[in-house]
Amino acid sequence: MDKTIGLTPPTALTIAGTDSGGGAGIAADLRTFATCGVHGMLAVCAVTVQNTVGVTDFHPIPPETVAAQIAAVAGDIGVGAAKTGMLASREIIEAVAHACDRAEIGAAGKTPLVIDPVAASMHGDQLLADAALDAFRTLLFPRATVVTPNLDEVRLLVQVNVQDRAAQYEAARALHALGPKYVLVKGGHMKTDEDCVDLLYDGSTFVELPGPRFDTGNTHGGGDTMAAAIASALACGRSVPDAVAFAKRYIVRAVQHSYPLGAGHGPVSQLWRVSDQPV
Ligand code: PXL
Repeated sequence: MDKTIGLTPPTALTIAGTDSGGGAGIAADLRTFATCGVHGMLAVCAVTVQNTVGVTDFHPIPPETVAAQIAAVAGDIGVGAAKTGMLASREIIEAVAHACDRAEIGAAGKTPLVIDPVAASMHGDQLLADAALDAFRTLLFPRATVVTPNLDEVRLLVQVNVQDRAAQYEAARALHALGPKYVLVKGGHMKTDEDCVDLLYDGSTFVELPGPRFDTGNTHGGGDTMAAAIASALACGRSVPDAVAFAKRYIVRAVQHSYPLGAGHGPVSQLWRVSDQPV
């Protein structure tokens, strides 16, 4: 009998929602992990009913089941890095915060935690209960290694309406005051800017990460993919600035390779990192 040759890869956990269209959420996260050579694990928080046109319904998973998924993989496999996406409700956020503490994920422990504060889909469909915003601020931001809001999420979280670079800096300061180690204010939604400039801030130093802007509506899952790429690099032992720079290069290629699908918005493609050999 032949011996197997597998070496255990780094591991990462996504705590997020499903997208029946396969573009965003857990599907995007797992493809990102896989193309980064990382074994992906998942704690499902919500099941959405959606396609490329929009989200028509979602069902939150019981908070204790979310917490149990995190505990199950942390206690057996081990988590190299974790990220959160669609968390749906205040009760789920509370369960995630406590499960992460018990698993030593986030500020209280050794495992880096990326918080992508998903509030709505790119169609504007709500993915988070209004009452849950405060739980993001008070329970998850203080535990985060890095938070990755887009400009719509910045407006909801710290009431800063970012329309120029100065306001992007102001938003980074306001978000950092909520307790995360690093803040990444993504500039993609600032349509007046020729480039997409993301801003990384650790409380003392600002780093601007410029990237090209592509003329496409096919950016579904882009935020999820960027946060998952950061988590992948952290799982591989990179520092936060290195992980974010890697993720910026990753998302630029993913948007460049985005593709049309259905009648609405197509997804960014993680498959740029896979060789183009036919099956
Ligand atoms: O891209 C944000 C996002 C995250 N998670 C799920 C989603 C979406 C956007 O539609 O459906 C499950």
